[in-house]
Amino acid sequence: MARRTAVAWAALGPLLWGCALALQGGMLYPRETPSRERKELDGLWCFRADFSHNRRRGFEEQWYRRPLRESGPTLDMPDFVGWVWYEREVILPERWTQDLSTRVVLRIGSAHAYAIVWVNGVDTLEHEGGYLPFEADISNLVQVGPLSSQLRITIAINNTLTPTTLPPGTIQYKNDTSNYPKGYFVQNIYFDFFNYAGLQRSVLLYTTPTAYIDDITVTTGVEHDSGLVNYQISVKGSNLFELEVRLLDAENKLVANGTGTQGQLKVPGARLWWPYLMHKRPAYLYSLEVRLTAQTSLGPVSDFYTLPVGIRTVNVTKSQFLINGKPFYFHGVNKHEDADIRGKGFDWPLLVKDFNLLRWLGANAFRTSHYPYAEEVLQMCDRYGIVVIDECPGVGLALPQFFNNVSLQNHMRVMEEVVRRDKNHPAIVMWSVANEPASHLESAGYYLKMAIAHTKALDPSRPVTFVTRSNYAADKGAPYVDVMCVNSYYSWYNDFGHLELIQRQLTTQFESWYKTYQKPIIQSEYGAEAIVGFHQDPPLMFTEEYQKSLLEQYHVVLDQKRRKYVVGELIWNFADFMTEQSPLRVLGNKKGVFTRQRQPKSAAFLLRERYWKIANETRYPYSIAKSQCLENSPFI
Ligand code: BDP
Repeated sequence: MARRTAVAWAALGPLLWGCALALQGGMLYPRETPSRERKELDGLWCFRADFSHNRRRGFEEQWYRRPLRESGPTLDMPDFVGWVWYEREVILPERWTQDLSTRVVLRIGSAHAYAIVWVNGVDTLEHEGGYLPFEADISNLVQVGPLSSQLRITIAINNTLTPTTLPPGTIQYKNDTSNYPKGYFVQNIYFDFFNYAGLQRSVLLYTTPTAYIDDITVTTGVEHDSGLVNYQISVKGSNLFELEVRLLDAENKLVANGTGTQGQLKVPGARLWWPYLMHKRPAYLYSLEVRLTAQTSLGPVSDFYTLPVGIRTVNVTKSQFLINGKPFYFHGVNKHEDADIRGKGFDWPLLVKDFNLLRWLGANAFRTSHYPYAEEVLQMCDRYGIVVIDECPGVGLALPQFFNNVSLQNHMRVMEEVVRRDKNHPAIVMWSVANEPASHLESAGYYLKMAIAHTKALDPSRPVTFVTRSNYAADKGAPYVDVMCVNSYYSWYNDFGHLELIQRQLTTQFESWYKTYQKPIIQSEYGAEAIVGFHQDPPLMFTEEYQKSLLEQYHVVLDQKRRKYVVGELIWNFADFMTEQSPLRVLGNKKGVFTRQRQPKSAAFLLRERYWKIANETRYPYSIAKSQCLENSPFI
């Protein structure tokens, strides 16, 4: 269902970019509670791509003013294509339109990359950047009279990437008319995954009372055997209100309570949130119940919101990554939101399958390479104890012109949106502001310094990193990170075919970085392509044997260094995924240890043995048997 923009002829459209830096309000996940309802708009949308010469016909003819079907033919579209128009007609429950103490919010989970939204033809919302939610209060538009329960939502989406978007891209005109038609241009991107466009996550409507809990920020600590839960709550719609806060354990027993917009709850004998395989009861979650009672001009209202809370600490020393004061070793994967047919469209069965496979592997962590994943993914991580390095879409910062002030402001706004959305997930232990930027450039040094400092200011409770592939001696961003995340592809992109060089080169890599920076290191990517079913002995590139042998060589050195200052290894990649066409790719990137259909290659079994072995060496203090962890085969 997800398709790529036909960018060769797409135009930039009415670029209304320019989002303010200071974000207005919170971005709590829209949960159903006794005071809040939600209505998902999943399913088919009416759809039209704008094929006109300048791509602006939709704006010139104001397609948003009438139902799309009245201005021309439409398609049923469960997902998206390029610079396109989506439309959905919705019937609202009568109460939503008649009860003036109800606030109705339209929330878009992700629209890649630039979106303009109309409700009943009224310009309502604009947002730049995919992979992150945005929303608007549409009460004034729906509470206008007895016939108002019918609603038309129109969304125009353009996925053109420019030097100042995140990720950035360029448009290249091919002016040689002997080889290209007049006006022909292509979108260049500088990252290695398919630039799927459009609506990738749910669009939904939800309600709150007119005075409502706008945001909650929770940080946690541990003091002796007590857990500390610090909360801060913002309320909108009334200045006259009371807040009650209750913390319940997993059995729904009240363990602490408080009042007011901020405070600290103390939980004697707290059960901590531990990563998967680090404890016999990992991922322990409390519930923070917040109840608001407020006076409004229409009388008293109450709002109610429940936030899952994991009590845990994160610290970094010169050579260790500590969770709850114990050394944590990341043995996990890098992922993509990617699968056959649905592209990056959110899909529950796929999500459940992936988590079964992660647990089967014995993986305790992943990085959201190279953009923030759906909130439902992070909720699963909280519940299963899968530790997350949350990466923003700062990928493909490859050219010098991408390091400019406009891009930096935009990058910082994106980090604000990431932190605002994700700050309360115990599973997230570190932010990553970029993947493989051209960090040898002076301008990149300043840029990364600012992006990292800004992120730390937004959330002082978590370490911040970016993922580098630059040389240790040349990297201008490395001084600012808390943990070094280093990618390398020895015997794949460098000295390909020469597996015998890996141990020497990897040892040099680790020792050089550590000597220079004295910071813990994560091998944040390594791997090789294998086309499932290709076999060759002795191992040759693209066979399952070569992928396995390359991994084994890396593991020899990782085993030497992980007892010192290497604190993690994340394979590239969990599963094969789609990319742009290129002579270097065979129907996508095949570095997965699972296929795109989630079937195991030989490397998956190798990794499984290794991860379970490491888990049992570093357990605190419990021994975990593989067989106890999964009742069902993950291959179902
Ligand atoms: C790394 C990139 C990743 C690519 C990978 C590869 O971070 O996005 O997919 O290379 O080439 O450098 O497979």
